[in-house]
Amino acid sequence: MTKLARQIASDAAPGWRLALQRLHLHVPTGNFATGLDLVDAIGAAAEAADHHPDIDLRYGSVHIALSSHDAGGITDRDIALARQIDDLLAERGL
Ligand code: H2B
Repeated sequence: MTKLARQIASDAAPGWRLALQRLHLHVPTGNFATGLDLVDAIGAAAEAADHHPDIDLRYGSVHIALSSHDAGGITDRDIALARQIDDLLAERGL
């Protein structure tokens, strides 16, 4: 990914961290049930978009990583899903 592409990706999805060709977001949830509900909602959005993040559900946090496997990096589909995930977080006050 070029420096320009990196800039565009991080501007388009503020709050998300760019590393190893993926967009990452670490979300503290405080307990397992809140994280599980978030993962469930992200899963539904991912299925609807036919685009799937890697998700690490822990007792007190959820870590999300987005990339397009077929493209080997970040595409518009990742940025669109990042924005949808941001909306799900805002709805939940996370
Ligand atoms: N998710 C992600 N993150 N990257 C992909 O390249 C991808 C996907 N490909 N979900 C999709 C499914 C592909 O397998 C289907 C056929 O569109």
